[in-house]
Amino acid sequence: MICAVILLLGEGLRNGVYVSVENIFECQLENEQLAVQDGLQLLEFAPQQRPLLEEVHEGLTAKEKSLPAKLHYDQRGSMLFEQICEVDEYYITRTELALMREISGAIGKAFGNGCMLIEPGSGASLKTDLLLAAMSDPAAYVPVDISRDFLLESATAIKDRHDLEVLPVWADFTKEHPIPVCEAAVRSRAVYFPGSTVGNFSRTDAASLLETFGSMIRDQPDDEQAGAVVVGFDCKKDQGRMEAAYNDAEGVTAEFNYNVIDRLASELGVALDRDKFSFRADWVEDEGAIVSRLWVDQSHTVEMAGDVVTFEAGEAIRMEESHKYTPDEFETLARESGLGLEKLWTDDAADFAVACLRPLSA
Ligand code: AVI
Repeated sequence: MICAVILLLGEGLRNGVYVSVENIFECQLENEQLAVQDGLQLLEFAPQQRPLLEEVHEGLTAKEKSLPAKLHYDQRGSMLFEQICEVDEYYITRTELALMREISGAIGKAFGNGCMLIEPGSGASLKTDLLLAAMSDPAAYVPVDISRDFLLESATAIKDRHDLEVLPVWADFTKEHPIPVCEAAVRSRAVYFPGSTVGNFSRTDAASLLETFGSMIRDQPDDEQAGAVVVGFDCKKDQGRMEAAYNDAEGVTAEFNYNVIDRLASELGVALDRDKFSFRADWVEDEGAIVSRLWVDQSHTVEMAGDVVTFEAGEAIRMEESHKYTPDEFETLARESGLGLEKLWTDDAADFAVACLRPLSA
């Protein structure tokens, strides 16, 4: 079997080194490595990460306190997120899934034959299954994730369910990263970014993320067809419904946020006490986003990274932002990122939308 690596590095595309994984178990390419694990060919583009304590300290000593939203997703947090997807008030997951059941055939058709499907933040979700099943003779599935364990788990799950080459990439999907070369001939590449995850990025970061996705499908061999970027996003709607989705009556979303406080104590020795905070998520019109915060109930101090940090009663820690877009706003965002809207699907109530974007010609 021949494997190769294509590097997407800003200016465009260059071929990497070719190796035979039958003979070589691992090979080193500058700052990346090709390994074989659990029967999968894993491309490791070791994500550069700042020490977490440094990031947490910076966020909690800023004028407006905040914590990195990625802290939500440890094992317990991921389990809580799955529970959130089931609560009555959180319409997003079930609406998107129902929509994907209706439109995956049309998306598969838009991708054409021999398409390589790249999924940043690999989900191994039902939505991915629907899309892969709807694609005609897909060339390969390429999940990309910063969590190596989660990536291998979801790549294995997809491999078990589909007769398809699965080529996971361990990388930070928000940055340029290599795209593996698969055995089958690739006629086009498509990026699938479902779940309204785009909403968890600020508008500026969402624009650069779409630009990065665009570069993945634009910089492809001459003989391939035009690629596509398919993004699921949550639409602006009645404020009460948006707020209820993040303030569920069972308190699962609150627990999802308190879990971050518990992690700081157990993993980083930052002894924050969840009982001194109250959770609330609010619609912030200026930002076009639901902002989730933990409000300080009683003033207190906490030691952290050799520093003493004060938490004043009435101030808040910003935990997460969930941006919502009208179809027009999303089209404008895409255009600013060099992508044009080819097709937009929504459910009947226009609660959720899936956009198929194509590169705008220069
Ligand atoms: C993953 N992401 C799209 C979810 C959202 O709606 O922003 C995360 C979430 N946070 C609380 N509830 C759901």
